[in-house]
Amino acid sequence: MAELGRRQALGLIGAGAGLAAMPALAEALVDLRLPGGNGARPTSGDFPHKGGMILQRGRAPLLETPLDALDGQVFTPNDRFFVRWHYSDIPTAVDVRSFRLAVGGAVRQRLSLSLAELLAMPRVELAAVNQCSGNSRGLFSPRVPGAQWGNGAIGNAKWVGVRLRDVLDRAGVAPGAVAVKLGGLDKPPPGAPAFEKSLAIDHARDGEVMIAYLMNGAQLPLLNGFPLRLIVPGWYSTYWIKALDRIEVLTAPDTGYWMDKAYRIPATPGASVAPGAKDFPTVPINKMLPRAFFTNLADGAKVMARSPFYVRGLAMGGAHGVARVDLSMDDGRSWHAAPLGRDEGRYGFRLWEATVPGQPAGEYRLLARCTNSAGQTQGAAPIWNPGGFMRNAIESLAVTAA
Ligand SMILES: Nc1nc2c(c(=O)[nH]1)N[C@H]1C(S)=C(S)[C@@H](COP(=O)(O)O)O[C@H]1N2
Ligand SMILES: [Mo]
Repeated sequence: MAELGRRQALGLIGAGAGLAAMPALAEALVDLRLPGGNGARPTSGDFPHKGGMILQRGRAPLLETPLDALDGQVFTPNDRFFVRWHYSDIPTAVDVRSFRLAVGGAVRQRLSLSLAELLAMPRVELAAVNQCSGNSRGLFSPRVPGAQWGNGAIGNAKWVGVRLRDVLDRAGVAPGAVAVKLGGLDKPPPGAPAFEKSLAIDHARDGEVMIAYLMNGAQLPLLNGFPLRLIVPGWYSTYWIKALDRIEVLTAPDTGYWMDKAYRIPATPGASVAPGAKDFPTVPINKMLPRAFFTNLADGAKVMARSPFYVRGLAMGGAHGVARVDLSMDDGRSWHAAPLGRDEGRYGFRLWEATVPGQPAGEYRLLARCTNSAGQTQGAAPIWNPGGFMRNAIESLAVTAA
């Protein structure tokens, strides 16, 4: 890529995209079929660099990816990729000439890196699923507070950027460093804590965590973190700081709100507690779990009786690659392996497909279950925790043959 051309392209987007007048025009309704009801959501195609998205909230934007944008492809198109911001004061333009990434704290030498300097560093490429900790929260029962996402707070992209390790090494991590704190250009309202997250120093330096400037071969949409975002393969996207503009090396654990109070899960197997439980020990949310989704048929689909029908979907292994996807039509008594598509990287999505033999008229329930290469799999019983985090129960698809 010609560096000058690259910078001009960045400049164009940075200058041109006006998010100031954030639209919220409803175009059509989608029913997320949430167990607690109220699953109808408008869709909107009016957000910059975004096509049709499920509108969960306009300000700060929460845009969910519709099922059709996940169907039949491993990489989720940038213009359909979900969006989640905590605070409404988000960057609406970025001046790519004056933008700097600050690296400070316990380092030998503070850095202030321009985009040109970052683009000149060794580049790495990786496919990785970006999934909100609260993806599928709307399916929690009993219901918990927070965005009532269906299954679409998830996407997979090919990310290109630089290793966080290389940036840290350039600054020189000082002895005694224990963590790395990251923040972006979005601003909290007065009195609220900046959205900042931390990684343990060894994790930050593992050579996989990266600072991405390309998403599926293009610059990141502003809403997905232009010009730079952190990629933490296998971990929930709360750590994937968007519009990343500062990195601070810490010599004591981060006790900020977003690590110490928010995004914590029960320190129990499967992050599950009895509904309504409080006052249990917690840990910061961390690695993702395997999941499999149906994408070509929606729950409640009608198929022809006695005719074979085709199902397909996506699977992710979480912090490990997808080893297998199995389907069941008898509530999990027997399972049948579904052929997998090409392996595009162990942190990414994997396609799976199957042809279901023709069935007599009636109602059926298909189950899909992913197992990862570490042997982790999905359970039938849904978990519960008050944050509505880490749902990975086996998905089912109700089908009527008629
Ligand atoms: N700067 C910044 N980065 C952020 C957030 C944020 O509010 N501000 N939200 C995080 C959370 S909780 C999620 S789910 C992902 C969403 O990434 P996306 O909008 O690109 O899909 O961004 C993460 N990075
Ligand atoms: Mo999230």
